[in-house]
Amino acid sequence: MTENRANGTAPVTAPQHSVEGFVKEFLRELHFGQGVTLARASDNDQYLALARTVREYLMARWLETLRRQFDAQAKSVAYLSAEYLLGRQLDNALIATDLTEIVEEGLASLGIDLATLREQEVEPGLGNGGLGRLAACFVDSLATMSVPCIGYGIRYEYGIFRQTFVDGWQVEQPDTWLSLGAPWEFPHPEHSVPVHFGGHTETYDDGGVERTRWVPAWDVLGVPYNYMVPGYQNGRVNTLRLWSARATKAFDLQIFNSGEYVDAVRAQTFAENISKVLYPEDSTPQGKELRLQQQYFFVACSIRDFVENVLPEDFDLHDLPERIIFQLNDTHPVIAVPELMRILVDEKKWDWDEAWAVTQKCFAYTCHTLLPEALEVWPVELLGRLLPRHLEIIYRINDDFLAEVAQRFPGDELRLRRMSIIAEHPERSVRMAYLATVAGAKVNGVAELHSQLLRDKVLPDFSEYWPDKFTNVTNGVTPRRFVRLANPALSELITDAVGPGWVTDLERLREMEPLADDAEFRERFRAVKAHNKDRLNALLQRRDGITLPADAMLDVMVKRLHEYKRQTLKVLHIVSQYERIVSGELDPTSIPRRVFAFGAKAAPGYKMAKQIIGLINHVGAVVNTDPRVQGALTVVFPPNYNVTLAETLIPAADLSEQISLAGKEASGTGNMKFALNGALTIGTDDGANVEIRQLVGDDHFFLFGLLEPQVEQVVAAGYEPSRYYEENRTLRRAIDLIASGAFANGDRKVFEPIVSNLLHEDRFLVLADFQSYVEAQERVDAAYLDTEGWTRSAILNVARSGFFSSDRSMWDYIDRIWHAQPVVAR
Ligand code: OAK
Repeated sequence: MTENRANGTAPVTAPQHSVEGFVKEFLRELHFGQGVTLARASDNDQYLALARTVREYLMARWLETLRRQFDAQAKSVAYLSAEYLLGRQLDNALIATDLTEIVEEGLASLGIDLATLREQEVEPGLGNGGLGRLAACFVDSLATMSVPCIGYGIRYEYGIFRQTFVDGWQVEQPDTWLSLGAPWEFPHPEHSVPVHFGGHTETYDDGGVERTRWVPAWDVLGVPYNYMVPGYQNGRVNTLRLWSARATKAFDLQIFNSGEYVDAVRAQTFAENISKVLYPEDSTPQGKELRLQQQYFFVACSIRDFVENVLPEDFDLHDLPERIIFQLNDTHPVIAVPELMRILVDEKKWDWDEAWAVTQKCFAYTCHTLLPEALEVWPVELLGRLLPRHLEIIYRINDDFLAEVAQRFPGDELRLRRMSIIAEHPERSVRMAYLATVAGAKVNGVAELHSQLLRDKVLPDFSEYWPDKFTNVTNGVTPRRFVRLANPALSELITDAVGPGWVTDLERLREMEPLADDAEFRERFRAVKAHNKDRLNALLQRRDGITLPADAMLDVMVKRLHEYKRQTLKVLHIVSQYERIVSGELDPTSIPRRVFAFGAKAAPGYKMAKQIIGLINHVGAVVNTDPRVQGALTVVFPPNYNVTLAETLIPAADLSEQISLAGKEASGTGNMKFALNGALTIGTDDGANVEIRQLVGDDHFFLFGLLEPQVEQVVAAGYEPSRYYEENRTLRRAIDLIASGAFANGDRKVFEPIVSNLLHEDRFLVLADFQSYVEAQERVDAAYLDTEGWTRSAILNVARSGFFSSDRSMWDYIDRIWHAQPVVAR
C-alpha cells in the first residue's frame, strides 16, 4: 500500500455490507488472523479481529483512491506535522463505512458487545494538544472532501505520557500504545529511506563548476507505516504515513563484523531512539538535540518519499509546485526547506536561483502560537554539528534575503538585524519562524485575531515587507468525530431537524435556528444533554470511581495545563465561592449546583503547571467533602485527559471555560467542540472565541476580561497584581485561604509558589481579570436558573457554529494557500 506508482489491475473487493458478510469476515479474522476460536478469544483478540475486519472494508477504497489520484496527477497536499493526536480509530472507521449497526448486530449474534471491544483500543496519542489534534482534523476533512493529501509525521513508540495522580500530584507513566498490537498500521520496511546526519561538507570540481557535497558521519533508516484516513461515506481513503527509525544495515554490519556485538546492538538502540518518544512539551520547546534529529528525520524521509515514490519516475522537478504543497505545521518541519534546496542544488545539480524559485513555491507555513518562548530557535553550534550542509544553505538563504532587504531599505542596519534568520543573542541561533516566513509562499495564523497579532506583533517587519504573504485561516474541528461519533444522541436530533447532510456540510446546522423557539424541541435537546451526562457519569465511575452529583450544571475546562490558559483563574473562583459559603456570605442553596470538571496534562518539567494540578486536586478534596457546601460545588479532575475522554466529556458539558489572557491563545479548538455540542462559553476576547461570540451572538456567550489592547496598556503602565489583591476583598480572602494552608492540611509552604507568583508576578494577569470573571460567573448562574432560556442559547450555539467545521478550514486553505482540487470519480 505504499507503492503509489504501480497499480495492479486485479479488482479488490470489500466484504459484503451485511450482517452475514461481516460475521463471516470477522470469524475468519479471528481464526486465521488471531489464531483463536471464538470460545477462547480474549477481548483483545476480538478487538484485533474486529479492527482487521473493518479495515478490509476500507481496503478497496484505499486502493481505488490511490489509483484515481495517480491517474489524475493532481496537486497533493503534503501535511508535514511532528504531531497527530488521532484518537481511537475503530469508531471513526465504522462511521466512515456506515458499518456501526451491522457490526453491533453481527457481534451481538455472537454474544459480543461492541462497547466492550471499543474499550480495548488504546488511542494513538501522538501529539500534545491543539496542534496535533488540528492535524488529525485536517486530514479527516481532506479525505472527506476527496482532496489528495498525505499526512507525514513520526510514529512515536511512546506517545503522550499517561497521567496518573498520586495524592493529587501528577505522575507520568509511559504510553505503551503499541503493546497489545497495532491493527491500523501497515508497515513497509521495503520502502525504507536512509537519513544522514553529522559529518562535514566539502567542495569539488564538477566539470568546471564548483559544487558542495555533504559527507555525513552516520545514518538511520526511516521505515514508513501507513495508516488509513477514511473519508466520511465517500469511498475515499487517504494516507497518513508515519516514520519509524531503524538502524541501517551497513552500520550494523560494520560493527558486527568487527566483533563488537554489544556495541552493534547499542548502535541500533541509538538509531531507534529517534522515533522512541514524543516530547511532552506543548508550546515550550526545550531545544534538545534529539528533537532536532526527530524533525530532520521525518521531513527528510517525507520529501524523499514524495519525490521517489509518489511522483512518476520521469517527473520533471521544475514542475514540483504544480504537484505538491508542503504545509508546515508550525516550525517543527521547517528544516524541510534547506533539505529540498540540498536535494535540488547538491544532488540534482541545479543552479541556486532556480532551486530557490521552486522551493519558495512548494512551502507554506502555519504559525500556532503567540508566546515568544514557543518560537523555536536552534543554536548554530547544534545545527551545524548535526546538519552541516543545511546550516550552510540557511546562511546562503539569509544572505540573499538580507541583500534584498538592504536594497529596499538602504542603510537600515537595525532592520537587517531584526529580520535576520540568524539571531546573535543570547547565542547564535537560527530563528525557525523567520526561515519559514522567508521560504513560505504563504504564512497564516489560525484565527482572525491571531493572524492580526502575528502580522503586527510577531512578524511586523516581514508583513510590511510582504503584505500579501500573510493570511488567516481560522481553525476548525471535524464534525465526524466531535459530533457524529462523540454525540450520537445530538446527531440524531440534528438529523431529525435538518436531514443527514450536515455531517459533511456543517452550515446546514443553521436550519435548526427556528427550533430554538420550539418548546418541544428544547425538551428533546435537554433530554440529549441529560443522556450525555448519564453516559459521562457511567464512564467516570468505571474509569476513576468518580460519581457526579445529579442535576448539576457541568462546567468544564479541558486543555493543556499552561499558565497563559489560566486554570488558576478558575480555581480562584471556586475557592472564593467556597470561602463565601463557609463564611456564611453565600447561601449554597441560592446558586445552581455545579460540577467543575478539569482535564489537563502538564509538561513533566513544567513545575508551576504541576503545582496548579496539585492545587486543583487539593481544593477538590476539601470542597467536595465539606458538609457546609451542601453539594453546591463539586470539583472533579479525572486523570489522563485525552481524545477518548473528550468524546464523552464535551457532549455532556453545559459551560465551556475559555479563559486565556486576551492575546495569548492563538485560536483554541476545544472552544469550537463545546459550542457545537451545545455548551455556552464563558470566555475572554481571545483566539477563536472572538469569532464564536460574533457568530453565536453576545446574548449567548459570557464575555469577560481585558481586551487585547487593554492588556498591553495595563502591562505598559507597570502591572502590580498586589494592588488587585489589596483592593478586592473577595479575591483577597480566596488567596488568603490558599496561603493559609487550608488545602494542604495546614501546611502554608505547599502552595506558596503559586500564591507568591500571583501576588508578585502574575505574568498572565489573573488578578486583573478576577472581578470581571466573577461577575460573568454570576451571569452564568442567573442564566442557568432560566432553564428554557439556557436551552434556547445552547441550541443557538449549535445552530450557529457550522463555520467551525474543519471542512471549511480546508476550503479556506485551498482557496488562499494551496490551490489544490478535489479528485472526483470519473
Ligand atoms: C504547540 C507547539 C508549538 C507551538 C504551538 C503549539 C500549539 O499546540 N498551539 C496550539 O495550536 C492550536 C491549533 O492551531 C491552537 O488552537 C491553540 O490556540 C494553540 O495554542
